Amino acid sequence: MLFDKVAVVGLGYIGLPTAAVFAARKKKVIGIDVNVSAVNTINSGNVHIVEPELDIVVRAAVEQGYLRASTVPETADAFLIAVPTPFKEDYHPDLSYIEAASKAIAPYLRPGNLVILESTSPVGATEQMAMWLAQARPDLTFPSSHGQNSDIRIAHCPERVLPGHVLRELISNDRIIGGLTPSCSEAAVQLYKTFTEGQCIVTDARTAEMCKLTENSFRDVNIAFANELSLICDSLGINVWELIRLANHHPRVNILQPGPGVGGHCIAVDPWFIVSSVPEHAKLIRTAREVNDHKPEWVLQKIDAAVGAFLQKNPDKTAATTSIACLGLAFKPDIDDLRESPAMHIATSLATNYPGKLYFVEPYIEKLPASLGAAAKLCDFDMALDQADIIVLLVDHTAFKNVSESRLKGRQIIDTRGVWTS
Ligand code: SAJ
Repeated sequence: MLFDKVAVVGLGYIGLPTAAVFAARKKKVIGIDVNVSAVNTINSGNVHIVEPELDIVVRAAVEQGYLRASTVPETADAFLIAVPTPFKEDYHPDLSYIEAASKAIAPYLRPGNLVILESTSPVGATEQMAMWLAQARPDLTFPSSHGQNSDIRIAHCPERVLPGHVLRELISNDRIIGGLTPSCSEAAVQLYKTFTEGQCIVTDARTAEMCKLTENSFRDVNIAFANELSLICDSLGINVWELIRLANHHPRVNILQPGPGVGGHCIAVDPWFIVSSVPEHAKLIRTAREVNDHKPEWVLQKIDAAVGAFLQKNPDKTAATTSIACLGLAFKPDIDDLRESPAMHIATSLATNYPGKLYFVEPYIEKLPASLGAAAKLCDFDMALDQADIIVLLVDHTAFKNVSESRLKGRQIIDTRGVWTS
């Protein structure tokens, strides 16, 4: 099967790098997105997201004519869907973006096409996507009715790349490929072999869906363990960072790091897809989510206590004249992504409730999000260190690591990442 032209639907953190990597292998790539401004940015050879080296690869792909973006789909040999799969208020998965993408590409499908769902999805979503496509195109045959010989091949191939290392991991990670039939998987392997240096491991679609959810739930449960330890150690007066370092000297122990909570659009979301499908059995997975979701509230309580301690030492001050610096807003170090960020949750709560002055430091953004209020100002690290009475380190950005002890001396410090207190 030849894949000369690939359509990538959804030009976000996964779709755009994937489109760029196909284009770098000299495939003709059409990137489709409903966001007109993102489409225009890409067509001018620029990027609308921050990911190391992505700008260089996208610029080269656009300049050489291999990558184009559009709001309107067109025919292609393979279609890759990389749209968001958030959850709804009741923690049930919201497949509306997949549905919209399926309906958008359906009119352009031709016999022999391969459609891949890359978005992290609950078990059964690939079959559901196939159903939407089949309903829109009764003139074509699909695996559900025609098995191995269907006109359209369909597979789930979950993305597994780590934000901040996307281009490297896209090439080097192994891929799990779950076709609706073996011939669907075979076609998908061929497509991914265009750029993947890792193994392409074949399974069925439901196992591939569950595999991705399992990977992120594994990490969530392990981070929850570290976060729970941090609360226990705080109550017992033990330095959790030292404790974890010591425990990790055991040859079979490898505890992750506590933080202000778990953020991002993956680990804080995907475990709920397992919980919502089999709630009676997903007890540990649900509890881990709850432990991690509770952590920002606990940090807010610690901030409250720090303000109280500061006021006791400085009776001439009030909360209104006591300033707090929040260092970092991103959901993890050295990236600009504020989505589902526990640091943002904490900052927003302070912006809404705290009467004193707040300094927000986030070296990776140029403008504060509106949720922090019109009065909130982005300020630089040095200024925050000089001015704030209470310093709350929320993200372990490299830029925050090298600070002389003398600059922190005498301050109330809440180091949620163990950068200065480990
Ligand atoms: N975190 C901790 N302590 C740790 C490790 C992480 O608090 O020891 C926090 C981070 O600060 C962040 C959150 O967890 O708030 C998630 O960060 P992450 O680096 O663990 O993961 P993501 O969300 O950037 O990417 C994950 C990855 N999945 C796994 O490592 C199993 C990535 O490979 C997936 O492709 C990605 O989710 C995704 O798109 O699903």
